[in-house]
Amino acid sequence: MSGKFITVEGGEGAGKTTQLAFMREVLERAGCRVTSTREPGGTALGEEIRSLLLDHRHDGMALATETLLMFAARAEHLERVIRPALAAGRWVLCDRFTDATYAYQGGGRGLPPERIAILEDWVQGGLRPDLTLVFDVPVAVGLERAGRRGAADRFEREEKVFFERIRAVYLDRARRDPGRCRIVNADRPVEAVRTEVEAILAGWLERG
Ligand code: T5A
Repeated sequence: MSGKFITVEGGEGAGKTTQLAFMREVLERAGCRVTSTREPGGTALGEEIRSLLLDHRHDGMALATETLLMFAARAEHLERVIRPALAAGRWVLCDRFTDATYAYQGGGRGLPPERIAILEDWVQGGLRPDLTLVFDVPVAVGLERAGRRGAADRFEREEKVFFERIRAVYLDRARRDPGRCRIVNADRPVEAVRTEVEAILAGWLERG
């Protein structure tokens, strides 16, 4: 089977990173060669852009700047990591991708989705994820989990209502695109979430 592009999405502390490591194991057991990566980041330049984006010294960054930096990191990531891996037949597992821009910059900050769609078409051409798992958790639960990890980054310092808007956009996008997206209830113990993730991947691999 040729490589596929799988993304994981969700609000803060939804458990994406935890489950992504498990997804890698499941795919490798099925014989897939896997590249795991993340956004913003995934390349040397992208990780530098990530540091700028998450640094609270840049609170008040213009929304256009924030959005363009997300896509600048993404352009680099696509060029140097994602497209080469897919071309080599590898599976790409990516912790956040463009749905996050629709959710955070669109839903959270109010950027019209049409603007994001222009950048998406420009930077990605026709490339879209083959499968997206949206880990859904109540905002308070996710923030509490994320808070246990240490100092809040520039996004984690936002108000609760910002994250409620993000959650709503993720759920709306997932429901409108059921061929690509699966919503996973992440407000359960890690093991229960894993079981569902494994079942989704198994069913999806079976379909080819
Ligand atoms: N961003 C990103 C944008 O605004 N626009 C964009 O286009 C993109 C790509 C960085 C930020 O950038 C923004 C969104 C983000 O604010 P990130 O590093 O992916 O992106 O940010 P986070 O969401 O902050 O990543 P987190 O690491 O917080 O969340 P995860 O990955 O969802 O959660 P995880 O797995 O690290 O787990 C967090 C904690 O919860 C525990 C874990 O052990 C860990 O301690 N946990 C659970 N506890 C109980 N039950 C479960 N089921 C649990 N699963 C995990």
